[in-house]
Amino acid sequence: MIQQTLVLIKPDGLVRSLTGNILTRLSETKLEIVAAKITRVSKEVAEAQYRQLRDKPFYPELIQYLQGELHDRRKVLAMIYWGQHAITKLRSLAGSTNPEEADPVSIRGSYGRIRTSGLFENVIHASSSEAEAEREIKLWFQPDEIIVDLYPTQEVTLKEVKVRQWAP
Ligand code: IDP
Ligand code: MG
Repeated sequence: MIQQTLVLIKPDGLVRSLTGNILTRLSETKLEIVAAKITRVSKEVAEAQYRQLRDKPFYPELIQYLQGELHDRRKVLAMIYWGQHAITKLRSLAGSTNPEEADPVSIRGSYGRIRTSGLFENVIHASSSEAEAEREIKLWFQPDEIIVDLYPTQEVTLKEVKVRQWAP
């Protein structure tokens, strides 16, 4: 079963220089990276990413966390991994949500921590189902940023769109 999944290296992963290490761990899966970018995280995207948790007491801090405000590093590395059983493979390498309960050899078990506030600072995000992957991939990426066709697209003609270009 070929699947795609959204992976985020969260701001704590970036600030602690774990990117290379995590990418090496993920390369064991033999999955393909079909999109990747360093991106700032708007409040809107952070809130949409975690909308199912909006009633939790830790939600406001979770939004600040994803935006990088707790680590003074306002960006994440967003990627799409694609291939056989991508969702389960990534979730298993990432480990349980609570880093104290995660398998110690998993990424979250190795590098995650619980803040004094109680928020799980767990270094990496990976989609947990096909439906969640689709919603999240469409939230973080536009079709032309992905080198394979994952979901149906449509062509639209836009009029008078302002874009920023390199100055001559
Ligand atoms: P997941 O990241 O393993 O899919 P979710 O339940 O989707 O877990 O939660 C999203 C994120 O919210 C987690 O990765 C973690 O940073 C934070 N979080 C989830 N549950 C708790 C909790 O009970 N206490 C503190 N933080 C939590
Ligand atoms: Mg989740």
